This record gives sequence, C-alpha cells and structure tokens, in this order.
Amino acid sequence: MFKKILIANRGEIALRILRAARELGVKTVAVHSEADARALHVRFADEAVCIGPAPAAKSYLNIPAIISAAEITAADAIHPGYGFLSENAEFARICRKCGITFIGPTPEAMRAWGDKVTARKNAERFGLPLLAGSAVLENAEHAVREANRIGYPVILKARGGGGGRGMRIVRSDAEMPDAFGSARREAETGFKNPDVYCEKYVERPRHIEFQVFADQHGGVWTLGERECSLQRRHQKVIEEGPSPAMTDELRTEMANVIHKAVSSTGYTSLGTLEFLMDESRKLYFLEMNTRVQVEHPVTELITGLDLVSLQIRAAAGEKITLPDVRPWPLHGHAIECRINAEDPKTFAPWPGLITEYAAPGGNGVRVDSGVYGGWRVPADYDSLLAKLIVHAPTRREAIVRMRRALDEFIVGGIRTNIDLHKALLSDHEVIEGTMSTRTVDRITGRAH
Ligand code: MV4
Repeated sequence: MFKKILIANRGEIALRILRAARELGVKTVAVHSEADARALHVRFADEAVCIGPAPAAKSYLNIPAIISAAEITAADAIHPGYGFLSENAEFARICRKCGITFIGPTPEAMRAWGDKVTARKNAERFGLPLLAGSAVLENAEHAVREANRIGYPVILKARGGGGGRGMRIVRSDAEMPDAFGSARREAETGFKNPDVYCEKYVERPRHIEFQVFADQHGGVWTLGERECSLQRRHQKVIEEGPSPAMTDELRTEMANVIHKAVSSTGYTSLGTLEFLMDESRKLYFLEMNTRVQVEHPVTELITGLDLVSLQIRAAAGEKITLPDVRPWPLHGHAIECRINAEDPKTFAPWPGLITEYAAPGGNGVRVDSGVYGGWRVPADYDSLLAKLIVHAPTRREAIVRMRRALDEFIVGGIRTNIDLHKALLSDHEVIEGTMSTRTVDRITGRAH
C-alpha cells in the first residue's frame, strides 16, 4: 500500500479521497490555491501545500506545481479526483516518469478512450452496441454523403470532445455546410483538434451509464447502472440507481458485453461507460469516462462497495478478491441531488459567504460536502457545494426520503438549487421514472 497520497483536487471529492486514504492507513497531502487556504480539504489533510493563485490554470491544473508538491512531501501516489487533471493522459504519463503512481488507468488507456473515434472503434471491435456513425469527416460534401447513408437527423461531434460541447444537430443537406463549419471551429478552439464525425441523432434519449472496476490482475466487475437523464446544459442535476428503465434481462446482457470489452482492452481502475437509451429501450455506447465520477456514491449505496478505496487498492497493485458474479447484485434504490451555489432564476453561479449551514441526516441519508458555515465559496471553481444521497428499499421510498432530507437542508447567505430539486422530485415524469434528457428543460422552461 502507498505511504502517502497527494490529492490533486478540492471540495467534496478531495474529502472523499482523504477519508478513504485515512481508513486505509495512508497519509494524505492536500494541495490548494490561494483562494482555498481555509477550505475543508486543507484542514482535514495531514499536510497541505499551496500550489498557486485562484485561477485553476495556475493551481489545480498546474502540473509542475503539483509534481513539485508531491516530491517535496514524498508522496508516492496522486489521486486526481474528477475534473481538473483527472482525464489528462499527459499528466498520468508525467506522474509515471517521476516515479509517482497516478491513481487511475494507464495513460495509454486514457488516451485510447479519450479519443472518441478510437473509443468507437474499440467499442465496435469488442461488441458494444453503437449508433450508425461515420469516420472523421473530411469536408462538407463528405459529411452530406455520410449523413445520407446514416439517415437524418444526425449529430456532429468533436473527436476530442465530450460533455456536449461542439455538438450540432443536422436535419437536412441544406443545414450541413454551416453546421459542419461551426462544429469544426468549435472543436478546434475547444479541444485543439478540428476533427468531427457524425452519428444518428436520438431525439429523446435517456442517459444511462454503467460503472466498471478492474484490478491489475485481470479481475473485472460491472457494478450496475446509473440513470443520469436529469441534466441541464450537460450538467447532471440528479442521478439515481438502478435506472427505472432497466430490466434484469437487459442489465445481465449489458454486464456481459461490458465485461468482455473492458477485459479485452486490459482496462484497469474505475471507469464509466455512457450509453444513450432510445424510446424502444435499446442502448447505444457513447463514451467512456476514465475517472471516479461525481455520482459514484449512488453505486456505492446499491452495491455496498467503497469504490474509492477499491480504486486506491487496485492502483497499489493489490489483487482484489470480490465475488465474480455477473451482474453484481443491487440492493434498494439510491438518489443523488447535486446541491449547487447558483441563482435559482438564471442558474449563474452564486459564490459568497455561507452564513449558516446545517446538513440533513438520519436513516439512509449521506452528505458528501466540501463546505461549512463561515466559509466563503470562491467564484473561481464549479458551483457544487454538496451531494445529498439517499438510500431506501424502493424508488418510491427513496423519493420520499430525498424530499424529507431536502426540507432539512439549511444553507444561508448564498442562493442554491435546493428548490429546483424539490420541484424536480414532485414532477410526474420524475415520479413515474419516465424522464429523458429533455425533462429538466421542460420543468425549468427552455428560455434560460
Ligand atoms: C447524443 C444525443 C443524441 N444522439 N448522441 C451529450 C453529451 C455527450 N456525452 C453526448 N450527448 C448526446 N449525444 C446522439 N447520437 C444526445 C446527447 C445529449 C445528451 C446526452 C446525455 C445527457 C444529456 C444530453 C443532453 C442533450 C443531448
């Protein structure tokens, strides 16, 4: 096992990793920006190093400063959390070169799955279901030819993309030249790679993702799915597991194909395979996330596993002895609400001083938070304050429990999206479990 882990992140995920490390008997190093000197992760860690000014580019994305902090404190591993450097293959490669274990997949695996065209090729080769799609499009005429082969509507996507940026829906030949041009320009500015490809567009999809975990000794576990359709502008708002649209039969089938794909590519560590589900409940592979995800607690509660602890143990080379059962048995129902500091009307971030803070508790309630009363939320980072996660025997009981917990949550001094969560959890589609990626827009009004 490692002696000391440096956590290259902040907020609730930094605390989550600190806690797992402490329970494994591993010392911890926090890094922080000047804006985060009084943040909770700095207070909880055994040691803390300031790595630069508030802007992330100068601190949490500052590779030389982070590597220096690891060397000065003699940390033997770095956990990147999510966001920031977590999917940066170059950072993982530099860690390896410096003799520091990057807690995540290999740089080669990150590069292969991070490139959407290679990811699609891998998926095809190993039997994951895919939407009809193209290779990289050479020019607008090529795009028109491919769109006609696939059939409109199609969606243009950036090869280096993800998270929805640079996507264009195209419904006819006439729209293609402009859409192709702007998709390429956006891909070039956003991802420093102008390559775009196209795919059949699914109109009202659900977003369903499968959690996987693999050790370095050939052990691979597929740990059920999460339903993440409740999103606004590609930011997830509520996640739950299991998905209300999943059947035992489909879950078993997916667990088998995913197990095969993950084993065949030699993938290690935690990973998430994202799928779209169409209205006939067919699933199509979209992309793989090669990091621990914000919503991992949903899977922890329904599987009974500590995913972050497993991720650290696997990175240390431990052979993991979990039962080889497929699909992994799921217990009860979990829901996660992301509590953000934001303007309830415009959804703009609302940084500032938290004057009052009391988190809910009681049976079946978990709060992963990075904040406390008296702390000032900086304007420099994303607006996630806390994750409120509930677990109950059934979906219906989990919704009731979440409403009860939301009613208990006290955050004073800043605005939050707690009322949005209450509105979502009283919407008929959400209650019935028939939501799609359009549901949040309908409830909030599309004007924003
Ligand atoms: C799609 C799609 C429909 N058809 N691909 C958005 C994020 C990126 N990971 C993929 N995304 C989508 N890809 C095809 N072929 C619709 C979306 C999409 C979406 C996906 C998941 C969750 C929310 C979404 C909101 C809008 C669009």
